Amino acid sequence: MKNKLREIFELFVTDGTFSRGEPFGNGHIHDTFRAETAEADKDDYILQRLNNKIFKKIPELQNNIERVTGHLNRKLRDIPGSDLKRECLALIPSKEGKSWIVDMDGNYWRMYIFITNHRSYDIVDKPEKAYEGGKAIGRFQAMLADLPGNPLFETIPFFHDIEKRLETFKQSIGKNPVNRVERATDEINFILQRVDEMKIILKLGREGKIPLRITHNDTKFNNILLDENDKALCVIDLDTVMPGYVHYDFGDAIRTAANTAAEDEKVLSKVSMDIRLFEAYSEGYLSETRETLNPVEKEYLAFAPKLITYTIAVRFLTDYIDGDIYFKIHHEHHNLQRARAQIKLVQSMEEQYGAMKKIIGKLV
Ligand code: ADP
Ligand code: GN1
Ligand code: MG
Repeated sequence: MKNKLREIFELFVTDGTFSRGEPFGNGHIHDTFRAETAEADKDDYILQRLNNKIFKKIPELQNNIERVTGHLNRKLRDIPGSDLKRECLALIPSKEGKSWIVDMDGNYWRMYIFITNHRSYDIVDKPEKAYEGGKAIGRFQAMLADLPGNPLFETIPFFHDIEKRLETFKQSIGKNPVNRVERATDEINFILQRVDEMKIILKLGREGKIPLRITHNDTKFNNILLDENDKALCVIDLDTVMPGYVHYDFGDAIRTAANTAAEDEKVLSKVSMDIRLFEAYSEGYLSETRETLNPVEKEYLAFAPKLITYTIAVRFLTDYIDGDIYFKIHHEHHNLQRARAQIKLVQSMEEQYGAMKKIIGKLV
């Protein structure tokens, strides 16, 4: 692998010399490596072998990321004291002048500057960190609101569309390709009992009551990097930045920022939503977006975490039934374990829904 990484590295326009490369991070989609350079004063890099089964049109995907990072970069340049290499992802051009390369095996790769001294959390332990995450996402949405040009390309159509996700889910149950349906009966029933209430955001969208905005769509907390003082630094993982409802970003962030346990926690009694973390994230998020969100968007923020946690449970469960073809797994029943933990989290949100609505009501 080291030689392979060196070969790929050398197809990009870099400052330093490749010294070593290691797998990096906990992403479920791409193969991510940290590439270190030999020179202490040169940047290190992130190299990613892109998942082109999931992202079928890499040039269009990369064009989105070029536009988004270009726009953020121009805005940051106008803010004195900005650290451009750390506050925004910096794509590295290939020697052919593109933002990706295709290797001899047909794999797509891209490269970013490695963001130094960042902290990335899978679990959040303090309200202060959740607050910073909320600020980062609110600010990200605000900065992209005036992105010029055509709407961004939809890199994964119907990504958070729960009606489509449920259709696919039911088809998978019908096919039962690897005979796992029986093992997941309780979880399947939990999902089916809540189908109707989950359609509300799509309905509000169709009725024109909430607008499509530019959203991130994958605001898992480890996609929000904090700095060495745990202050908001940079929002990463821009593959799904495209038109969406703000509820998707808010919900996915709470799903991860306010969970007392890991996304795939096996011991379900450890999984719950910490209302203090919910409140802190909401405070940070609304400090940046209070002026722009419309009253209906605000009203449904408290509902969003249930919707997205439920949606991710549906996706993990579908992938389990399909035989693990989408998410990277680390053991045989991993996707089922993930789905169970997400379902437990939905239950905890259901129990605290009244309190969540009160907090949002107070903060907006
Ligand atoms: P995936 O879609 O597989 O989650 P990401 O783009 O989120 O891929 O990258 C995976 C992980 O790599 C991130 O969670 C983060 O830890 C790390 N990472 C990605 N880009 C950078 C960067 N520019 N600097 C430092 N770390 C990064
Ligand atoms: C994936 O790429 P990553 O690991 O940050 C997934 C998200 C899920 C998440 C669940 C493109 O996120 O939608 O919420 O796993 N990304 C894609 O952990 O499907
Ligand atoms: Mg990620």
